[in-house]
Amino acid sequence: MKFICIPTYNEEEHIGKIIKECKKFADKVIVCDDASIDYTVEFAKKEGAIVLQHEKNQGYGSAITTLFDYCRKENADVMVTIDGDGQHDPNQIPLLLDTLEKHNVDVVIGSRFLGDDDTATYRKAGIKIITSATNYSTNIKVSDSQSGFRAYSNKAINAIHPTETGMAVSTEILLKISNKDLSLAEVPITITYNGDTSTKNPVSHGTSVFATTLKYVSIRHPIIFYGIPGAILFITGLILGTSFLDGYLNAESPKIFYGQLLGSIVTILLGSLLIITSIMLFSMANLIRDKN
Ligand SMILES: Nc1nc2c(ncn2[C@@H]2O[C@H](COP(=O)(O)OP(=O)(O)OP(=O)(O)O)[C@@H](O)[C@H]2O)c(=O)[nH]1
Ligand SMILES: [Mg+2]
Repeated sequence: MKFICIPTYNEEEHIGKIIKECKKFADKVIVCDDASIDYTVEFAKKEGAIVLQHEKNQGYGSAITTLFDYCRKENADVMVTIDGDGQHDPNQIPLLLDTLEKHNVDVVIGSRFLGDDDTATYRKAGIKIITSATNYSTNIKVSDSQSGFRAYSNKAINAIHPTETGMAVSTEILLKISNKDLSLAEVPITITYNGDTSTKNPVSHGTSVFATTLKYVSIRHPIIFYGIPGAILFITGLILGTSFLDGYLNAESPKIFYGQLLGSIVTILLGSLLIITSIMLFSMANLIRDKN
């Protein structure tokens, strides 16, 4: 069974048309609505979609988790996720499905950067930075880490258990694809940017996704992220401390340079803390990978 899943938050304008088009390609269309305050739920039901409702707004990632849970429970063969704001074209669903089936991969991502794309420069730059950081923290290489237009096989649905509540869930899922050694392909898709389709301010949206991505990078590469800065601070502290002692012990009339003393203590302590953090994360890395 093929399920098409749509996370929505106040999408009354687009949802009816999207469901109508999605029905051509699936056994079931499932909408996870996150406490919309418009007529999204009514319009989705009217078009015959199954509607899963959150009582309170919990975020895009929570809706994706609910949709994964539903598809797992129903033992879906394929799950496609598509945005409910009209930016993705449901008629491109077969592109993802064909790739999933013919190339026998576990996950297919629709990428806006593989074909013609008219993404605004600032948005493109933001997505590219997040994608580079994501690629660095995983074994896989994608061109559009933030695409919500994806297809998952039954194996992927059972292996991936998302936990991020916000937009960073797209990054988290890529990390899990990498950890579970699932196979992945990208296909070119188009995204339309007509009018104001964004639910969130692009700056706060981008910053929070970037911060979460950094969290994953730091867990994956603790020595580079914490260990090296820690070692630099520690050595700086030692140099400061030595020069302080030198000035204090060898001068004819010894004076205490409190700035130097304090600087040395603080940098040595901070450096040690970072080194310990990196060692602990490094030792825990396998454990964290298994749990994911
Ligand atoms: N369930 C749920 N869905 C959400 C939430 N926020 C956004 N969505 C849905 O997620 C999809 C993508 O949201 P957008 O805000 O357009 O995010 P985006 O497409 O990554 O960003 P833009 O490029 O700015 O459009 C749409 O279908 C939204 O309705 C939320 O809090 N809960
Ligand atoms: Mg959008």
